[in-house]
Amino acid sequence: MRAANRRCLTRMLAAWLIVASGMAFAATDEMHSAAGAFRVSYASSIDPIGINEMHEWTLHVETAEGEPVEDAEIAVGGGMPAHNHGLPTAPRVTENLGGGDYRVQGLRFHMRGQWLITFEIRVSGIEDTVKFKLKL
Ligand SMILES: [Cu+2]
Repeated sequence: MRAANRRCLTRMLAAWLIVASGMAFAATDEMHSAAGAFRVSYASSIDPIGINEMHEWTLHVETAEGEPVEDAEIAVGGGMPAHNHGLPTAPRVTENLGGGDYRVQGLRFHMRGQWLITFEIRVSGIEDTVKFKLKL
């Protein structure tokens, strides 16, 4: 109960910091990674995400128990499965923001439709992948 309250407080603080920073980051639903090792969410610097607009995401990574995952190695990938093509850019994590947050820069989607954005997360010998569906 106490841990849950602390997490809730941390999230409120994180939300407040995002608002206070003056950037309109829009948060998404949380996703479980494929093997269940992580709970991951992201916030986009633009909302709605426009076509051909270069922007960034803040990725938040927690363990299945809700503890922030620090110092993970994260590889970014994705594309449009229905069109058999990948991303038009090579987005990557450029900054470890602490508290389980990571800055992902270089995101740009060049056409409307169903995108899939994948993050391969590796930390302390644990490796798992999370896939976000994004309909533009
Ligand atoms: Cu396409």
